[in-house]
Amino acid sequence: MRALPFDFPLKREAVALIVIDMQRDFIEPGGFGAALGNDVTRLQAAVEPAARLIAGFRAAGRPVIHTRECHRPDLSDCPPAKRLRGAPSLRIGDPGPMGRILIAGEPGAEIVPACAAMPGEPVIDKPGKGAFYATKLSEILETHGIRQLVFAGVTTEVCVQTTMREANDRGYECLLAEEATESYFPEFKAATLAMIRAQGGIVGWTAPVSDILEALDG
Ligand code: C5J
Repeated sequence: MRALPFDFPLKREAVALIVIDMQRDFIEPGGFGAALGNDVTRLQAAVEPAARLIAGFRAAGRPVIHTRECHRPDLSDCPPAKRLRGAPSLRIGDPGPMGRILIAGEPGAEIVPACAAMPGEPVIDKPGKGAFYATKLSEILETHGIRQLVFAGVTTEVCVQTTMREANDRGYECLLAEEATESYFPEFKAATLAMIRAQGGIVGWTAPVSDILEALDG
């Protein structure tokens, strides 16, 4: 299929969609993203394209894997260096309008309804920015015979890019869906897309959602 920096060798029998952290805590007011001083409305642009991609993978009978960045209620999996970084108005674990910030089981840690998991789809709770660290993602991908990953989710330069790099190092062919990912900082999104495609696709490929859906359907 058409992609940048050159065609992506999509193999329908080996591809899965991974949707990174489409959580209320990042996308809606009152969560972690807002507590860091960001304009969270920017991320809402990724919701509809990500939902379209999810529907396309489901229709094609290909796996959809969801991740959520969140921590145990006792914060035993949250390093103090992560919790204490910076000067947010609310820290991880503090009570906010959507429950405790980035804590598993709280309303803010849930995936936005438009991108919610269907019964049977893996939902990986991850304490880090990358989805391979301290999770069962590798085992899940091996069980399903996955060799290629299409990426959607937020934020482009943090959890999406970190996971894409981890996957690339593990030998997966990685394709980022351009409109199905967003950042609080447009220049960071643009730079991430450029970095991924640079030097002959050093981290992977990027493509518009419509091209991915067309190839999946074909
Ligand atoms: C951040 C994420 N930005 N899901 N997390 O802290 O990208």
